[in-house]
Amino acid sequence: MTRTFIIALLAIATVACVSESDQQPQQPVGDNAVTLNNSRFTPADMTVETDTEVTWIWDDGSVSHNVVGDGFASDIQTEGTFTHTFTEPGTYEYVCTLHRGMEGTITVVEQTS
Ligand SMILES: [Cu+2]
Repeated sequence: MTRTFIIALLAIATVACVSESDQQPQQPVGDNAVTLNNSRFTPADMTVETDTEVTWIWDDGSVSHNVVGDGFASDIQTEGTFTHTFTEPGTYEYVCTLHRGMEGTITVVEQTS
């Protein structure tokens, strides 16, 4: 993966954050990028529709993290991305196994279209 591509992804994520309401933490359906920064997943809780590809973006300098949940697991990485497409509705909790308390949840709901 090229640096330019990563920067582009970060730019997209930044725009998404800016456009959101200050009334956190509930994220709107369709926002499908999670940033790994400061040993946190941001947003930690996200709701997506089925068949949505969620992208985790590493942005924490030299600090290693991974994304491990029920049915999906990334490598231990310091940069780059990891993607997983959720096809079944449900609540998917995940963690970084390297940092206690670094955890998040993806809630998958049926497509409404
Ligand atoms: Cu971590």
